Amino acid sequence: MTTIFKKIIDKEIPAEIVYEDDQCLAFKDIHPKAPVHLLVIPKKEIVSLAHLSEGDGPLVGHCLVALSRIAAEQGLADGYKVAVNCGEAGGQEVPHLHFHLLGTPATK
Ligand code: DGP
Repeated sequence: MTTIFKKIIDKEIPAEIVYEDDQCLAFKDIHPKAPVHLLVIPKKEIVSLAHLSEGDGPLVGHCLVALSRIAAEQGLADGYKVAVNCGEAGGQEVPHLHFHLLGTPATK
């Protein structure tokens, strides 16, 4: 199944991309719940946390290191929230693993 996030990765539909490398992508959530609300996703199509394989560890780590750097670039010096919804009962709407990054830029 081709998800909306795969279409964003492939640039078939637009998104406000703030970071991209060979393994991951970060873009603004279309329904922001905080002044900064980004989604950090692996380019590899992984449905959810529940679908991770042992070999996906480095990729997930790469995504989180990228998220940490993006958070700093976005001015979230006072801290931020990272959330992952997993599966229908976990509130996951898009079946492509994604890390929500939510926060408010520090004022000084
Ligand atoms: P979740 O419930 O964890 O699956 O969150 C999915 C998020 O994806 C939700 O906050 C809204 C966002 N989203 C859904 N469709 C699009 C889209 O087409 N573009 C962007 N930028 N975000 C989307």
